[in-house]
Amino acid sequence: ASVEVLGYPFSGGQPRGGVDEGPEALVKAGLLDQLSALGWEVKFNSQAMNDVRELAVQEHDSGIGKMHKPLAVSAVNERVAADVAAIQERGALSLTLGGDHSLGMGTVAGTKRRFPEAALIWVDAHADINTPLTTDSGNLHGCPVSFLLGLEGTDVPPFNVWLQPCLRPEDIVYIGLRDIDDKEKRILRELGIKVFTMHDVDAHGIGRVMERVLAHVGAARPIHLSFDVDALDPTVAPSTGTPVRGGLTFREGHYIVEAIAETGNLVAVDIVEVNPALEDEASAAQTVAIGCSLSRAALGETLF
Ligand code: DIR
Ligand code: MN
Ligand code: MN
Ligand code: MN
Repeated sequence: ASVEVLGYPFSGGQPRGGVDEGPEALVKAGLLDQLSALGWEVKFNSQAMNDVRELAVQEHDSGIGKMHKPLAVSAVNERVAADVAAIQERGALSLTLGGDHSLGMGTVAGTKRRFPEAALIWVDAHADINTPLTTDSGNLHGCPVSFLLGLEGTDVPPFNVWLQPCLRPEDIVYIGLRDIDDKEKRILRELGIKVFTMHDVDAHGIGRVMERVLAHVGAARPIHLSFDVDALDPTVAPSTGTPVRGGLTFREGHYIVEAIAETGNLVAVDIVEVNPALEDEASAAQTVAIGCSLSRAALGETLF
């Protein structure tokens, strides 16, 4: 089987520098060789990496409404969507390394072009479902899901030139949430979106949570997994831009990915918000190592 890896050195969806160094750090840590060792044919798209560095630099991008850097986020994600869709067309698995989670706008849009029926499993401390109208921070890494759903306020330039609503509320399942804005809670409730917070993981254990996640998704649907490493507890993955205490353990995080990989339905994976510039060197190395091990788990690495 074949996996194509996309590394996007992009930080424009949030204010902290260094998350753009995530993909290179993951590759330098040996990720591509590790994936080959699992028996995959591995391709890395270095052209996409360089192109996105340029697309991330947009003049006159100080903001539209409350949104910060909309031109950069839109231009980058238009390209991301095309890259991911092309990989899916070739029948390969796409593995996207971020970069901040605004990239989820492009990756999911790309998957949905090839697989309109795909389900989205979003593993995160946050819901990332603010709209340009509800966002308090203006950071677009807190908004990708609302654009995919086409919520009120998202049908705006420059995004609506290339991005059409492509996701239905019933397509999404969240795992790991624990820092949801009030206006996001209202959106999630109104749309009836399936959410497994850390409270649910505590109450039922990750095994039963994953049974319910996969029951909601259904047996025969392509799955897009978007994994924000801040879903993990900050003691587990410290080097990330918006850490929130009370997160997933090392094993809970990996179990989620292993259980999804076991379905055989995984078509796209995002590993985002690894920021090697935050915290000390050991923390950065630990967070990068987890980005690698989550990627391996997604590609079928098992404990035995
Ligand atoms: C917050 C935080 N809901 C926002 N979101 C984060 O800025 O919209 N997402 N940190 O990863
Ligand atoms: Mn996120
Ligand atoms: Mn997050
Ligand atoms: Mn409960």
